[in-house]
Amino acid sequence: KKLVFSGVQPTGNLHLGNYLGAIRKFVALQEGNDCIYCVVDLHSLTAQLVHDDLPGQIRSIAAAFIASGIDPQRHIVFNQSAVPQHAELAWIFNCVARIGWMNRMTQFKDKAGKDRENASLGLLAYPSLMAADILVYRGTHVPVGDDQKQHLELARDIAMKFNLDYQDHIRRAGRGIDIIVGDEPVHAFLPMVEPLIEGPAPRVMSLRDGTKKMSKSDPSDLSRINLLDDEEAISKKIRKAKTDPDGLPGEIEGLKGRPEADNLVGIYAALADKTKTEVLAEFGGQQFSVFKPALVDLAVEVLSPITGEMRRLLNDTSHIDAILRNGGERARARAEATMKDVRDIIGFLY
Ligand code: AQP
Repeated sequence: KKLVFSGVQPTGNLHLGNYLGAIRKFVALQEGNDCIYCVVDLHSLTAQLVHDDLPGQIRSIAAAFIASGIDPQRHIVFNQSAVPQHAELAWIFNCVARIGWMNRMTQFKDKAGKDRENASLGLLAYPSLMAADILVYRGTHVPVGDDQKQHLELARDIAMKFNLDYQDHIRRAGRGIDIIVGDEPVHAFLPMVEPLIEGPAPRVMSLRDGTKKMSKSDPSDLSRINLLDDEEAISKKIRKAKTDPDGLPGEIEGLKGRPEADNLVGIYAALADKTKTEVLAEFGGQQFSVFKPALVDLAVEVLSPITGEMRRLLNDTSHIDAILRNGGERARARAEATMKDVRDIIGFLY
């Protein structure tokens, strides 16, 4: 069994990129794996320190998980701040990781902008908390969108440095296993995480600009399809989506240098559970005036049951709150088991 972990921030409207890049994969991975899915509310303070309605945002992400088909009985759904062990391990990782590693993260550079001195320390340390989220459960497999790849490489670097720095202590505590890294034997406690990024839409792009990723923080609502959009909004946004004057090519090579066309074909393929090649075999040679209505129908067919169920769940919050409470308790017990070992390895008395 793989230990699958992933999280989504409660920072605004969930969109099709979050769904195709992350949540849909969460659902698919439930069979045969042990999955922990988290609403990462501690992370959301790096985007926005003061939220008007943080409880509502947290419930909305949890509702999207459940409405998409995640089973909170067999797996764990909870919010990050309910398990203080995430922050405890993140502090240790802040001491393991190097500032230079954090400074090189493209998400930090993008979000901090030019005035880096004025960015929060939390934004810089974001990948350290993300590594702790996963490794506090000794998670091994992490389904994410392509934008998170660099952070997962950093999580591996942090785990490896922890294993190397504390090798003798891990051995003394009797908590590790011997692995070979390069040609060197290492006595490891923390596993190397594997990103799960594949699929036809690992990075869903903005509907207004095929070179920018679809994002919650884009000021234009026309740039994204929100999971709570109704049929009319979905239809309007896809009809207005930017395209080029050519029709659809018959082969995948014909999408090169055409980011908007590539994006819409990728979205269709992901929603239909097909490859882009299969979609082009069906629509190659057609105009966007034919393809876009087909994409609207498909998007509505896939998303409207989720939207309906999300709305229903959010009407009466007691069900979602009970799921989060129960998930939080189970997550806390598991995280505490790892932290007991970590404290022993480091040498803390507790
Ligand atoms: N455009 C995207 N395509 C594919 N996957 C995406 N993800 C986000 N955008 C896309 C994936 O969704 C998961 C949850 O993301 P998040 O909530 O942690 O934060 P984010 O990446 O910051 O989301 P946004 O919408 O892009 O927010 P802003 O506007 O703040 O930048 C992750 O697995 C992510 O890869």
